[in-house]
Amino acid sequence: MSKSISIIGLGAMGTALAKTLIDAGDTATVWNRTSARADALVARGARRAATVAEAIAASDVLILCLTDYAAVETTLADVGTAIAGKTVVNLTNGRPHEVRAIAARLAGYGARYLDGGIMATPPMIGTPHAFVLYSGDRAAFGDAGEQLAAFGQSHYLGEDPVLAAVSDLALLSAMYGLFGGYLHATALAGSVGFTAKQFLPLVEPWLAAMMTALPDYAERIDSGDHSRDVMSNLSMQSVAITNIVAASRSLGIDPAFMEPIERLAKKRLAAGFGSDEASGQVRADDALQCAASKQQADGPRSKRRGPSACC
Ligand code: FVH
Repeated sequence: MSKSISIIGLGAMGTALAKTLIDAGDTATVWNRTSARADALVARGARRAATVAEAIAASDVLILCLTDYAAVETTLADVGTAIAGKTVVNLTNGRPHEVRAIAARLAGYGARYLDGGIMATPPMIGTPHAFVLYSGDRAAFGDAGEQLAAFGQSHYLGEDPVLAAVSDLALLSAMYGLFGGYLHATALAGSVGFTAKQFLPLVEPWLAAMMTALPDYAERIDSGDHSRDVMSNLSMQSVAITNIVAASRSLGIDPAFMEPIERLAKKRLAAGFGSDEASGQVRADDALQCAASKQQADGPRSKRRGPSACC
């Protein structure tokens, strides 16, 4: 059955979301600050809203996909109680305090709020490779779930709206670390004559093989025990890390990506953990967590240490 849905924000991602909904047979109403970006979608069957208020009035489910929360705040600045009873699905990348602020404001107007993190690029939307994280109003997720399923796999993480945003940032951290490492590796290999394409048959299987270490790392992180059955101790690894930084400099390659990794390893070595695995290097810092919680908690805290443990 055709359902009505409004999409606010028609950048690369908002356009992909809107196309997918139209192709799935939904009645899509679209709004974008720069109206011309809606033209192709209107030609495909979407209805153009002249204002944000019109987009809100058109549907019970509203999807927001904008650059950042400043844009979300600007776009929803004047909505007021016109948004009462609507389900707002905000798929904009943001920080925990931003999520809490908009969720509280919209709840104050009587809207149901779901925050989301899209784990896909625009061409992946609507394919089995895409997945989207959601958290917030459980009943709203239940009601809109069928429409949202058009984007890819949906993962509902719980009632706290910040769960999706923080998990999104966590997954993006893993991606940026991987891509940064790949770019540095490719520059190093390039310095001795390999093109990026020639280097692929070495780097791809290497990264795939290293992924298999993650379950063991996860067990060590959860138990806090980084010293059992050590195979690749940090002292040994820090020699390689320092060699990477020094060799990069001597080859004229900016070591900026690897320098913080070297710093972290040295810090952990200095703290006496050289014979541990490297899995203990990045941990929630008690002092930082304490400061954050004093300045108004910015998201869910570690289950192992609540605010009272440090403050
Ligand atoms: N594209 C991607 O690969 C990623 C994949 C994972 C999820 N992200 C997130 O999706 C959000 C939007 O990203 P996007 O790719 O659509 O971004 P752009 O193509 O740059 O479009 C930006 C849209 O935001 C509108 N906008 C910006 N500022 C304002 C404002 N002050 N008021 C109203 N609208 C604003 C912009 O409008 P216009 O410039 O066309 O008028 C675009 O619609 C993002 O959170 C990613 O992290 C995408």
